Amino acid sequence: MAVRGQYTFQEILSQPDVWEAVLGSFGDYQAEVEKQWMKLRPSQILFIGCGSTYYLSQIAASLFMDLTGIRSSASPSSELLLNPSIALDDAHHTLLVAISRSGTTTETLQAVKRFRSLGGQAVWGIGCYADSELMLTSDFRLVAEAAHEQSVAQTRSFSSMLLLVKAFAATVAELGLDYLNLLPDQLRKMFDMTSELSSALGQRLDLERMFFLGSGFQYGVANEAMLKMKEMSLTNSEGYHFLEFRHGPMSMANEKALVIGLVDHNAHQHEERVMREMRQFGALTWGINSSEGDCCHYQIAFNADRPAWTLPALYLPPLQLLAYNRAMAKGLNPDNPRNLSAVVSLDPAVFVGE
Ligand code: F1P
Repeated sequence: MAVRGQYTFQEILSQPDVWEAVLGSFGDYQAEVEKQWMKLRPSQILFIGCGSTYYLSQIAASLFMDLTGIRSSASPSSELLLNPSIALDDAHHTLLVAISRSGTTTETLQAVKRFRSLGGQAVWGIGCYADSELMLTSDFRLVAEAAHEQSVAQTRSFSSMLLLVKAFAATVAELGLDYLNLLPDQLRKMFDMTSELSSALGQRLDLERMFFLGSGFQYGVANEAMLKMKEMSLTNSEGYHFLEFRHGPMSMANEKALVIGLVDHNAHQHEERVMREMRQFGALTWGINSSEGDCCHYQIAFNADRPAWTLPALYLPPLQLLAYNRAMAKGLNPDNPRNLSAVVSLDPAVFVGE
Protein backbone atom coordinates (compact mmCIF):
# COMPACT_ATOMS: atom_id res chain seq x y z
CA MET A 1 0.00 0.00 0.00
CA ALA A 2 1.25 3.47 -0.86
CA VAL A 3 2.45 5.59 2.04
CA ARG A 4 0.69 8.95 2.29
CA GLY A 5 2.46 11.51 0.11
CA GLN A 6 5.13 9.11 -1.15
CA TYR A 7 4.61 9.77 -4.87
CA THR A 8 4.67 13.53 -4.54
CA PHE A 9 7.80 13.37 -2.39
CA GLN A 10 9.65 11.09 -4.80
CA GLU A 11 8.56 13.04 -7.83
CA ILE A 12 9.78 16.33 -6.32
CA LEU A 13 13.16 14.93 -5.28
CA SER A 14 13.74 13.07 -8.56
CA GLN A 15 13.80 16.33 -10.53
CA PRO A 16 17.58 16.65 -10.99
CA ASP A 17 17.78 13.17 -12.56
CA VAL A 18 14.64 13.66 -14.62
CA TRP A 19 15.91 17.03 -15.89
CA GLU A 20 19.10 15.34 -17.08
CA ALA A 21 17.05 12.79 -19.02
CA VAL A 22 14.75 15.43 -20.49
CA LEU A 23 17.59 17.69 -21.63
CA GLY A 24 19.39 14.67 -23.08
CA SER A 25 16.34 13.71 -25.12
CA PHE A 26 15.92 17.31 -26.36
CA GLY A 27 19.49 17.15 -27.67
CA ASP A 28 18.40 14.23 -29.86
CA TYR A 29 15.79 16.28 -31.71
CA GLN A 30 17.18 19.80 -31.46
CA ALA A 31 18.20 19.78 -35.14
CA GLU A 32 14.63 18.90 -36.08
CA VAL A 33 13.30 21.77 -33.93
CA GLU A 34 15.56 24.17 -35.86
CA LYS A 35 14.43 22.75 -39.20
CA GLN A 36 10.72 22.92 -38.37
CA TRP A 37 11.12 26.43 -36.96
CA MET A 38 12.85 27.71 -40.10
CA LYS A 39 9.91 26.47 -42.18
CA LEU A 40 7.41 28.39 -40.03
CA ARG A 41 9.01 31.62 -38.81
CA PRO A 42 5.72 32.78 -37.18
CA SER A 43 5.26 36.48 -36.46
CA GLN A 44 3.62 35.68 -33.12
CA ILE A 45 3.23 32.82 -30.69
CA LEU A 46 0.31 32.04 -28.42
CA PHE A 47 0.90 29.60 -25.54
CA ILE A 48 -2.12 27.90 -23.97
CA GLY A 49 -2.78 25.48 -21.13
CA CYS A 50 -5.01 24.88 -18.11
CA GLY A 51 -4.11 25.22 -14.43
CA SER A 52 -0.40 24.47 -14.06
CA THR A 53 0.14 24.45 -17.79
CA TYR A 54 -1.50 27.89 -18.10
CA TYR A 55 1.05 29.22 -15.61
CA LEU A 56 3.75 27.44 -17.58
CA SER A 57 2.42 29.27 -20.65
CA GLN A 58 2.93 32.58 -18.82
CA ILE A 59 6.58 31.74 -18.22
CA ALA A 60 6.98 30.50 -21.81
CA ALA A 61 5.57 33.73 -23.28
CA SER A 62 7.92 35.86 -21.16
CA LEU A 63 10.93 33.74 -22.19
CA PHE A 64 10.09 33.90 -25.90
CA MET A 65 9.44 37.65 -25.79
CA ASP A 66 12.73 38.27 -24.06
CA LEU A 67 14.97 35.83 -25.92
CA THR A 68 13.56 35.92 -29.44
CA GLY A 69 11.74 39.28 -29.68
CA ILE A 70 8.76 37.49 -31.26
CA ARG A 71 5.42 38.78 -29.97
CA SER A 72 4.35 36.12 -27.48
CA SER A 73 1.39 35.83 -25.18
CA ALA A 74 -0.28 33.30 -22.89
CA SER A 75 -3.92 32.44 -22.49
CA PRO A 76 -5.93 29.83 -20.63
CA SER A 77 -7.12 27.27 -23.18
CA SER A 78 -10.69 28.12 -22.25
CA GLU A 79 -10.21 31.77 -23.28
CA LEU A 80 -9.03 30.80 -26.75
CA LEU A 81 -11.99 28.45 -26.97
CA LEU A 82 -14.69 30.79 -25.67
CA ASN A 83 -13.30 34.26 -26.52
CA PRO A 84 -10.99 33.80 -29.51
CA SER A 85 -11.34 37.41 -30.67
CA ILE A 86 -9.81 38.50 -27.36
CA ALA A 87 -7.17 35.77 -27.01
CA LEU A 88 -5.97 35.83 -30.62
CA ASP A 89 -5.34 38.13 -33.51
CA ASP A 90 -3.98 37.21 -36.95
CA ALA A 91 -4.34 33.44 -36.57
CA HIS A 92 -2.74 32.92 -40.00
CA HIS A 93 0.65 34.13 -38.73
CA THR A 94 0.42 32.64 -35.25
CA LEU A 95 2.06 29.51 -33.94
CA LEU A 96 -0.10 27.98 -31.23
CA VAL A 97 1.92 26.12 -28.59
CA ALA A 98 -0.47 23.96 -26.59
CA ILE A 99 0.97 22.68 -23.31
CA SER A 100 -0.59 19.80 -21.39
CA ARG A 101 0.94 17.14 -19.15
CA SER A 102 -1.74 14.60 -20.04
CA GLY A 103 -2.34 15.78 -23.60
CA THR A 104 -6.02 14.98 -23.06
CA THR A 105 -7.53 18.00 -21.27
CA THR A 106 -10.77 18.78 -23.10
CA GLU A 107 -10.47 22.59 -23.11
CA THR A 108 -6.98 22.41 -24.61
CA LEU A 109 -7.98 19.91 -27.31
CA GLN A 110 -11.04 21.96 -28.20
CA ALA A 111 -9.05 25.22 -28.24
CA VAL A 112 -6.63 23.63 -30.74
CA LYS A 113 -9.59 22.69 -32.96
CA ARG A 114 -10.96 26.21 -32.68
CA PHE A 115 -7.56 27.67 -33.63
CA ARG A 116 -7.37 25.40 -36.68
CA SER A 117 -10.89 26.35 -37.73
CA LEU A 118 -9.78 30.02 -37.65
CA GLY A 119 -6.95 29.26 -40.08
CA GLY A 120 -4.14 29.14 -37.50
CA GLN A 121 -0.65 28.79 -38.96
CA ALA A 122 0.52 25.71 -36.99
CA VAL A 123 0.12 23.88 -33.69
CA TRP A 124 3.03 22.59 -31.65
CA GLY A 125 2.40 20.48 -28.56
CA ILE A 126 4.42 20.24 -25.36
CA GLY A 127 3.55 17.41 -22.99
CA CYS A 128 4.64 14.23 -21.24
CA TYR A 129 2.83 11.49 -23.20
CA ALA A 130 3.83 10.97 -26.84
CA ASP A 131 0.75 8.87 -27.57
CA SER A 132 -1.77 11.38 -26.21
CA GLU A 133 -4.31 13.02 -28.49
CA LEU A 134 -2.67 16.45 -28.26
CA MET A 135 0.77 15.14 -29.19
CA LEU A 136 -0.58 12.95 -32.01
CA THR A 137 -2.57 15.79 -33.57
CA SER A 138 0.09 18.52 -33.23
CA ASP A 139 2.21 19.49 -36.24
CA PHE A 140 5.32 19.13 -34.10
CA ARG A 141 5.84 18.05 -30.48
CA LEU A 142 8.28 18.25 -27.57
CA VAL A 143 7.75 15.44 -25.07
CA ALA A 144 9.16 14.94 -21.56
CA GLU A 145 8.62 11.17 -21.35
CA ALA A 146 10.94 10.86 -18.32
CA ALA A 147 8.63 13.08 -16.27
CA HIS A 148 5.54 10.85 -15.97
CA GLU A 149 3.83 11.14 -12.58
CA GLN A 150 1.48 9.21 -10.30
CA SER A 151 0.47 12.29 -8.30
CA VAL A 152 -2.38 14.51 -9.33
CA ALA A 153 -0.49 17.78 -8.73
CA GLN A 154 2.17 18.50 -11.33
CA THR A 155 5.72 18.80 -9.98
CA ARG A 156 8.46 17.21 -12.08
CA SER A 157 6.23 17.24 -15.16
CA PHE A 158 5.86 21.02 -14.82
CA SER A 159 9.56 21.73 -14.38
CA SER A 160 10.50 19.28 -17.15
CA MET A 161 8.09 20.85 -19.63
CA LEU A 162 9.52 24.22 -18.56
CA LEU A 163 12.99 22.95 -19.44
CA LEU A 164 11.69 21.94 -22.87
CA VAL A 165 10.28 25.44 -23.31
CA LYS A 166 13.64 26.95 -22.35
CA ALA A 167 15.54 24.63 -24.65
CA PHE A 168 13.11 25.48 -27.47
CA ALA A 169 13.52 29.24 -26.86
CA ALA A 170 17.31 28.92 -26.60
CA THR A 171 17.37 27.01 -29.89
CA VAL A 172 15.32 29.67 -31.71
CA ALA A 173 17.50 32.42 -30.19
CA GLU A 174 20.69 30.46 -31.06
CA LEU A 175 21.93 30.55 -27.47
CA GLY A 176 22.96 26.92 -27.10
CA LEU A 177 22.10 24.55 -24.26
CA ASP A 178 25.25 24.78 -22.15
CA TYR A 179 23.70 26.82 -19.36
CA LEU A 180 20.63 24.60 -19.24
CA ASN A 181 22.77 21.51 -18.84
CA LEU A 182 24.13 22.99 -15.59
CA LEU A 183 20.65 23.14 -14.03
CA PRO A 184 20.35 19.57 -12.68
CA ASP A 185 23.44 20.05 -10.52
CA GLN A 186 22.30 23.49 -9.48
CA LEU A 187 19.01 21.98 -8.34
CA ARG A 188 20.86 19.37 -6.25
CA LYS A 189 22.63 22.25 -4.49
CA MET A 190 19.37 24.13 -4.18
CA PHE A 191 17.78 21.17 -2.37
CA ASP A 192 20.80 21.04 -0.02
CA MET A 193 20.34 24.73 0.76
CA THR A 194 16.56 24.77 1.21
CA SER A 195 15.21 21.36 2.31
CA GLU A 196 15.42 22.08 6.04
CA LEU A 197 13.75 25.44 5.64
CA SER A 198 10.98 24.02 3.41
CA SER A 199 10.34 21.45 6.12
CA ALA A 200 10.45 23.90 9.05
CA LEU A 201 8.13 26.42 7.36
CA GLY A 202 5.84 23.59 6.27
CA GLN A 203 5.25 22.73 9.96
CA ARG A 204 4.18 26.31 10.79
CA LEU A 205 0.44 25.73 10.93
CA ASP A 206 0.03 29.05 12.75
CA LEU A 207 0.51 30.65 9.30
CA GLU A 208 -2.88 31.00 7.63
CA ARG A 209 -2.05 32.45 4.21
CA MET A 210 0.76 32.39 1.72
CA PHE A 211 1.73 34.98 -0.86
CA PHE A 212 4.11 34.27 -3.75
CA LEU A 213 5.59 37.31 -5.46
CA GLY A 214 7.40 37.26 -8.80
CA SER A 215 8.04 39.63 -11.69
CA GLY A 216 9.10 39.00 -15.29
CA PHE A 217 9.99 35.33 -15.83
CA GLN A 218 9.12 34.60 -12.22
CA TYR A 219 5.48 35.70 -12.32
CA GLY A 220 4.26 32.40 -13.76
CA VAL A 221 6.50 30.54 -11.29
CA ALA A 222 4.88 32.46 -8.42
CA ASN A 223 1.44 31.46 -9.72
CA GLU A 224 2.45 27.81 -10.01
CA ALA A 225 3.84 27.85 -6.44
CA MET A 226 0.52 29.38 -5.33
CA LEU A 227 -1.38 26.57 -7.07
CA LYS A 228 0.80 23.84 -5.49
CA MET A 229 0.12 25.29 -2.04
CA LYS A 230 -3.63 25.28 -2.70
CA GLU A 231 -3.83 21.86 -4.33
CA MET A 232 -1.65 19.94 -1.92
CA SER A 233 -2.25 21.70 1.40
CA LEU A 234 -5.64 23.41 1.01
CA THR A 235 -4.14 26.71 2.11
CA ASN A 236 -5.25 30.18 1.06
CA SER A 237 -2.50 31.31 -1.26
CA GLU A 238 -2.13 33.95 -3.91
CA GLY A 239 0.43 34.93 -6.54
CA TYR A 240 1.21 38.55 -7.46
CA HIS A 241 3.66 40.66 -9.34
CA PHE A 242 5.98 42.11 -6.70
CA LEU A 243 5.01 45.77 -6.88
CA GLU A 244 1.33 44.95 -7.35
CA PHE A 245 1.34 43.58 -3.83
CA ARG A 246 1.42 47.11 -2.43
CA HIS A 247 -1.78 47.99 -4.30
CA GLY A 248 -4.20 46.41 -1.86
CA PRO A 249 -3.13 42.82 -1.12
CA MET A 250 -0.57 43.94 1.46
CA SER A 251 -3.47 44.71 3.78
CA MET A 252 -3.35 40.94 4.45
CA ALA A 253 0.32 40.98 5.50
CA ASN A 254 0.59 40.30 9.23
CA GLU A 255 1.99 37.62 11.54
CA LYS A 256 -0.39 35.02 10.07
CA ALA A 257 1.06 35.49 6.57
CA LEU A 258 4.11 34.02 4.86
CA VAL A 259 5.34 36.18 1.98
CA ILE A 260 7.75 34.45 -0.39
CA GLY A 261 9.63 36.61 -2.89
CA LEU A 262 11.05 35.06 -6.08
CA VAL A 263 13.63 37.76 -6.58
CA ASP A 264 14.92 38.49 -10.07
CA HIS A 265 18.35 40.01 -10.36
CA ASN A 266 17.20 42.67 -12.90
CA ALA A 267 14.73 44.22 -10.47
CA HIS A 268 16.02 42.99 -7.13
CA GLN A 269 16.31 46.38 -5.41
CA HIS A 270 12.63 47.19 -5.99
CA GLU A 271 11.55 43.67 -5.09
CA GLU A 272 13.63 43.49 -1.92
CA ARG A 273 12.14 46.81 -0.82
CA VAL A 274 8.67 45.21 -1.01
CA MET A 275 9.91 42.28 1.08
CA ARG A 276 11.39 44.58 3.72
CA GLU A 277 8.08 46.45 3.99
CA MET A 278 6.11 43.21 4.42
CA ARG A 279 8.53 42.15 7.11
CA GLN A 280 7.88 45.45 8.89
CA PHE A 281 4.13 44.75 8.71
CA GLY A 282 4.76 41.55 10.68
CA ALA A 283 4.67 38.94 7.90
CA LEU A 284 7.17 36.11 7.87
CA THR A 285 9.32 36.58 4.78
CA TRP A 286 11.47 34.31 2.61
CA GLY A 287 13.49 35.76 -0.24
CA ILE A 288 14.57 33.27 -2.88
CA ASN A 289 17.62 34.40 -4.83
CA SER A 290 18.00 37.37 -2.58
CA SER A 291 21.13 38.48 -0.82
CA GLU A 292 20.28 42.08 0.04
CA GLY A 293 21.02 42.80 3.72
CA ASP A 294 18.25 41.74 6.06
CA CYS A 295 15.26 42.33 3.80
CA CYS A 296 13.76 38.94 4.74
CA HIS A 297 13.76 36.57 7.70
CA TYR A 298 15.17 33.88 5.42
CA GLN A 299 17.23 34.40 2.27
CA ILE A 300 18.64 31.91 -0.21
CA ALA A 301 20.95 33.08 -2.99
CA PHE A 302 21.79 30.87 -5.97
CA ASN A 303 22.15 33.34 -8.78
CA ALA A 304 25.84 32.85 -9.50
CA ASP A 305 26.58 34.50 -12.82
CA ARG A 306 24.03 32.78 -15.01
CA PRO A 307 21.72 34.62 -17.41
CA ALA A 308 18.33 35.28 -15.79
CA TRP A 309 16.39 33.27 -18.40
CA THR A 310 18.03 30.03 -17.27
CA LEU A 311 16.89 30.39 -13.67
CA PRO A 312 13.07 30.19 -13.34
CA ALA A 313 12.98 26.39 -13.01
CA LEU A 314 15.21 26.55 -9.92
CA TYR A 315 12.82 28.62 -7.81
CA LEU A 316 10.00 26.13 -7.84
CA PRO A 317 11.19 22.81 -6.31
CA PRO A 318 11.77 24.24 -2.78
CA LEU A 319 8.25 25.66 -2.92
CA GLN A 320 6.83 22.31 -4.08
CA LEU A 321 8.52 20.80 -1.01
CA LEU A 322 7.02 23.52 1.20
CA ALA A 323 3.52 22.64 -0.06
CA TYR A 324 4.22 18.92 0.41
CA ASN A 325 5.47 19.46 3.99
CA ARG A 326 2.49 21.61 4.90
CA ALA A 327 0.07 19.03 3.49
CA MET A 328 1.78 16.30 5.54
CA ALA A 329 1.72 18.47 8.69
CA LYS A 330 -2.03 19.00 8.17
CA GLY A 331 -2.63 15.25 7.83
CA LEU A 332 -3.59 15.56 4.15
CA ASN A 333 -2.51 13.33 1.29
CA PRO A 334 -0.70 15.52 -1.27
CA ASP A 335 -0.80 12.67 -3.80
CA ASN A 336 -4.58 13.02 -4.09
CA PRO A 337 -5.80 16.55 -3.44
CA ARG A 338 -9.41 17.10 -2.46
CA ASN A 339 -11.88 17.39 -5.37
CA LEU A 340 -9.15 17.05 -8.02
CA SER A 341 -8.26 14.52 -10.69
CA ALA A 342 -5.22 14.54 -12.96
CA VAL A 343 -7.28 15.59 -15.96
CA VAL A 344 -10.40 17.68 -16.35
CA SER A 345 -12.46 15.85 -18.98
CA LEU A 346 -15.62 17.53 -20.20
CA ASP A 347 -18.16 16.49 -22.80
CA PRO A 348 -16.70 17.97 -26.03
CA ALA A 349 -20.24 18.19 -27.44
CA VAL A 350 -20.99 21.15 -25.16
CA PHE A 351 -18.40 23.20 -27.08
CA VAL A 352 -19.76 22.47 -30.55
CA GLY A 353 -20.54 25.76 -32.28
CA GLU A 354 -18.31 27.80 -29.97
C1 F1P B 1 -3.97 20.56 -16.34
C2 F1P B 1 -4.60 20.53 -14.95
C3 F1P B 1 -3.61 20.47 -13.81
C4 F1P B 1 -4.28 20.47 -12.45
C5 F1P B 1 -5.51 19.58 -12.34
C6 F1P B 1 -6.26 19.37 -13.61
O1 F1P B 1 -3.71 19.33 -16.88
O2 F1P B 1 -5.35 21.72 -14.82
O3 F1P B 1 -2.76 21.59 -13.83
O4 F1P B 1 -3.35 20.11 -11.47
O5 F1P B 1 -5.26 18.40 -11.70
O6 F1P B 1 -5.48 19.44 -14.82
P1 F1P B 1 -2.92 19.09 -18.24
O7 F1P B 1 -3.72 19.64 -19.37
O8 F1P B 1 -1.59 19.80 -18.10
O9 F1P B 1 -2.77 17.59 -18.31
